[in-house]
Amino acid sequence: MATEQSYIMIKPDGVQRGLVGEVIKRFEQRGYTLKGLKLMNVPKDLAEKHYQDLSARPFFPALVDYICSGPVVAMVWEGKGVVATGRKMIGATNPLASEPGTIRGDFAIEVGRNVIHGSDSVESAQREISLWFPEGVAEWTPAAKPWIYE
Ligand code: RTP
Repeated sequence: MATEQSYIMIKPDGVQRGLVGEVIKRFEQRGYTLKGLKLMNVPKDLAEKHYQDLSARPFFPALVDYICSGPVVAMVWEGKGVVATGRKMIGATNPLASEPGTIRGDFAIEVGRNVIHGSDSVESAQREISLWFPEGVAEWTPAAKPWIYE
């Protein structure tokens, strides 16, 4: 079975607003497996590396300040199609364009306060997981797996 992983991060606004449990609940209930989890303050150089592809954009300094403005919850989730499905569960970048039922569509209004990050490809996920979890993640197989996968 494919063991695709995604890097999912609850941004400082999501933590401040008490949405940590809600986000974890949605990924758990979908059937995905939590492999890494930590609450952390983000050093500026880590935020800059994470968003390096956006470094030329005018909003980059504000984006880095936002990510460093309070603790984030850094997570690794694993399962079939978790990268693409995670993005669907998160919703469009601009929350006003996010469908209700998605995390951003249910909990956010502004693009600069959009609660959560999710890797946009398997390659980005691998890069981001190495960046945020250099220590590695947990190895375990949930007992419910045969009830989630055929
Ligand atoms: P993320 O990386 O956070 O999951 O978001 P994304 O793929 O949906 O969007 P991306 O284009 O990679 O943008 C990264 C984050 O930058 C902030 N942003 N601000 N002010 C603006 O116009 C603007 N555009 C993007 C958002 O926080 C976005 O999630």
